[in-house]
Amino acid sequence: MSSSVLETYIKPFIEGAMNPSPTVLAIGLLFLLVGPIILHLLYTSVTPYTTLPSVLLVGPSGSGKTALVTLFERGPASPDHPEPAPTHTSSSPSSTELSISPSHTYKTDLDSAAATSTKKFLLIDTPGHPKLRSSAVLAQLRSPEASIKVPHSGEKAPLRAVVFLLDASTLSSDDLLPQTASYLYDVLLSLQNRFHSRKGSRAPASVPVLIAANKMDLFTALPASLVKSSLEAELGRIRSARSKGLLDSGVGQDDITEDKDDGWLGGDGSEKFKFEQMMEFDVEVEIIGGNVIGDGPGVDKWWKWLGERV
Ligand SMILES: Nc1nc2c(ncn2[C@@H]2O[C@H](COP(=O)(O)OP(=O)(O)OP(=O)(O)O)[C@@H](O)[C@H]2O)c(=O)[nH]1
Ligand SMILES: [Mg+2]
Repeated sequence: MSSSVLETYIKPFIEGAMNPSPTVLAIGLLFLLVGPIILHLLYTSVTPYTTLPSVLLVGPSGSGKTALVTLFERGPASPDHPEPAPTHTSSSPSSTELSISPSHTYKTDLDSAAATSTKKFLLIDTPGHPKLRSSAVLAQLRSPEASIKVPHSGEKAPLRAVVFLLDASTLSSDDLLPQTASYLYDVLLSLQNRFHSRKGSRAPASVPVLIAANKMDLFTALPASLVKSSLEAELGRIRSARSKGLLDSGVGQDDITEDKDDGWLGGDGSEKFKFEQMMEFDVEVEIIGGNVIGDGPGVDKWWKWLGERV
């Protein structure tokens, strides 16, 4: 009985499998070739965020980050679309998908978002209040892979740039300059340490920084050149204070220069801090003035800067 089952069913099946007909062969081959493509298409359509380049928006509370994202997303407030100003403090990071093309102003891009020449990217807004800033964000800037976790979806997106937005109208105040500079110091130092944390000889992809000096519509606002020199002076002060702290705590000068993860921002041996010193670590820093609300230079130069980098 069992041998007849073997003769009638199993033997022909094995013979068939060993000598497949051309049709079976063709179907098998087709499946092998097309299968991965179908899987790839399925995967990329389900998780579109993983491939979108992203830009991280940081800066002190009240500098206008959420107002800037809202402007890029919806355009300026008009009688037809009255926008309530986002005056509340952001409590958690959020991401917004935007379309950009290098030669356009943000308004033309907003009107022609469906055009094929535009590139899509994610702008990630973060809370600026010191208690709400996530240390995870700085840790991600420090890691050699230039990627950032997208809020809510949790997926990783390639990080193309960092925008540090500050309020130029209050920068000259005694409290706000040190506070703003110390946040900027941490951001730049994280990016500098990224350069050292590379594995092997391959340098990590560079992440440029735009210091966007906002609120240029207000008459108290410092011009971009003055924002630059005030920040450089303050960053220099923080730098020597922090290294003095290390020396006082018993860490020798030799230890400091050997340990590349120390708190010294910029190149060794330089008396004054200059943003150009960051180029040594492949961190390009540019300062551009603008304003989200009111009359002034507006946001087009920032938009152009982003368009050239995403
Ligand atoms: N005059 C003027 N006010 C602005 C400008 N940009 C933003 N503001 C105002 O600044 C205030 C703070 O703006 P937000 O966008 O909430 O600030 P934020 O950086 O998101 O602050 P956090 O979420 O706390 O980190 C709001 O009242 C805005 O209307 C500008 O260019 N000029
Ligand atoms: Mg906000």
